[in-house]
Amino acid sequence: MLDAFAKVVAQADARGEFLSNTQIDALSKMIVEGNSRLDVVNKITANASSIVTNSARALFAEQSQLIQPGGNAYTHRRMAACLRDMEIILRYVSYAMIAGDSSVLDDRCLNGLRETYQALGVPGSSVAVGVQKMKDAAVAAANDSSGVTAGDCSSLIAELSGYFDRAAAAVV
Ligand code: PEB
Repeated sequence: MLDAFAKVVAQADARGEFLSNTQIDALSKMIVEGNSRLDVVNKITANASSIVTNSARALFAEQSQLIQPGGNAYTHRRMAACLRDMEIILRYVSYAMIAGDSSVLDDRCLNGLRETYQALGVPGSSVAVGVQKMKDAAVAAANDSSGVTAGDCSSLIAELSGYFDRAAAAVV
């Protein structure tokens, strides 16, 4: 598990070189926008429960076969597993966001997830739709400027979207 700083150090050390100017500039940018990054993570964390439930509700409205007899979210046990999975994915996206690096998401959540769903008979494409809905909800929460200092956070939003896209791509 790496954060943006540890990753740059690992890359430089693998080549036996000092940090490049490009690497230092990227880390410098990360420090400058550090408070905004914390705001983004805080917005997601504070709204995690509604992000998960609203996204799941929207998924089931679109794909009602999931909650009908024989569906993958039919019975309370499967419904609970589905909501829990969505929450786990959102939690790891929030970890990647605070770290500024996807490795925690990749290594601890997405690695082997497609195969797990295949083995369970859970439709990965439906999970991916749920993840995309969480992306939209999380981006909306992160863009909500109430209680935070307003500013341009487009690159942080793009980064955040990228982690959700990565999660969605990992399960189809
Ligand atoms: C991944 N999900 C399930 C299981 C595992 C995961 C390992 C099997 C064990 C269990 O049931 O607990 N666990 C989960 C995860 C990590 C982890 C992401 C990362 C660290 O450790 N059903 C649907 C939707 C979808 C869904 C499409 C969006 O209709 C999910 C939610 N996951 C779902 C369901 C099950 C499951 C298990 C229904 C139960 C499947 C079953 O037992 O029939």
